[in-house]
Amino acid sequence: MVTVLSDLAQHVAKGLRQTPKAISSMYFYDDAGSRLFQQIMELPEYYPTRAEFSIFREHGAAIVAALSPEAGEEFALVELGAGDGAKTKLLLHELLEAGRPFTYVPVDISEGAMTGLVAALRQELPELQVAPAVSDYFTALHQLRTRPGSKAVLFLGSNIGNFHPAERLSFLSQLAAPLAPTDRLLIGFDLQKDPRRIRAAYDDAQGVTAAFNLNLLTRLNRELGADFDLAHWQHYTDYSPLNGAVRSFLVSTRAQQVHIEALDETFDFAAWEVIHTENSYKFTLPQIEELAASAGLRVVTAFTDAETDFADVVLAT
Ligand code: AVI
Repeated sequence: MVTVLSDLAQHVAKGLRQTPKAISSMYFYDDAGSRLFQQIMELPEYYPTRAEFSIFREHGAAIVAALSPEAGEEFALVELGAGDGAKTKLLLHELLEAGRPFTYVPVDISEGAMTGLVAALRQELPELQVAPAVSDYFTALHQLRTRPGSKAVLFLGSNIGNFHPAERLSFLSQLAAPLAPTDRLLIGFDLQKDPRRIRAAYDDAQGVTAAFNLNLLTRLNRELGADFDLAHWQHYTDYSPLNGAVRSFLVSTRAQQVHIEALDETFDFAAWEVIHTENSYKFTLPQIEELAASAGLRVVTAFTDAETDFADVVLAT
């Protein structure tokens, strides 16, 4: 009998057979993971969300002017990884007030997050035209290539920081490819700062980030019939100011074996062996300029908050 493995099963098989073991942070976002991420965004240590909010509050009108086509042309405002859309609502209000004709196209991998967002928008902004899509970034890139008309693409919250440097450039180049000269991209970048503040943002005192990381194992238990015992795993994170990377790990606190039914395979973990689960890169403004140029883009304007913790950068081809 031939068994068709899900994307998750194939990814986990590959990731746990390699050294060091790794599973992509893309799989954090089942419904429970998306809810935990909402809680992370409220944490006192997790500054990026507040910083980006303050940029939108302070510079919302200028951002909207830099994003929307002149002459009142109809356009699509596509948001990759929309989540709860809380920050975007500030821009949506600005766009509606400015009388710009547009359709909001939120894209998110979590069906639960999308249902919540659409319901909230219908209530808060009933006049808004919304065309939601539940998909991963790669499917969304494909849809972007085939979407006619003017567009502004939002990629907020430092989601770009979760890519590996090589994948980051390739993703950005693919985002740039379907853009006409008048189309715009708005990307949120978390900036390099006091290393202790950065590290604390990924290892909060209440343990919400730990629960978010460990939820990946709960997901594997549920969806792949794995038998991870969460009592013997812990969250660990470090930050290197040399390359600007926060790396997160799940650490096996003792030698153990884990069976994954969907793969019909048992994996050995040595005591203190890790599964690398996430990278969250932090940038400098010159690095952002260089990255944009490598992807065939130019920086139109960069908006930062008063503390220069975060940058929202408008890019064009
Ligand atoms: C979604 N992403 C930008 C978050 C980040 O900051 O890298 C995910 C996250 N991981 C731990 N805390 C937040």
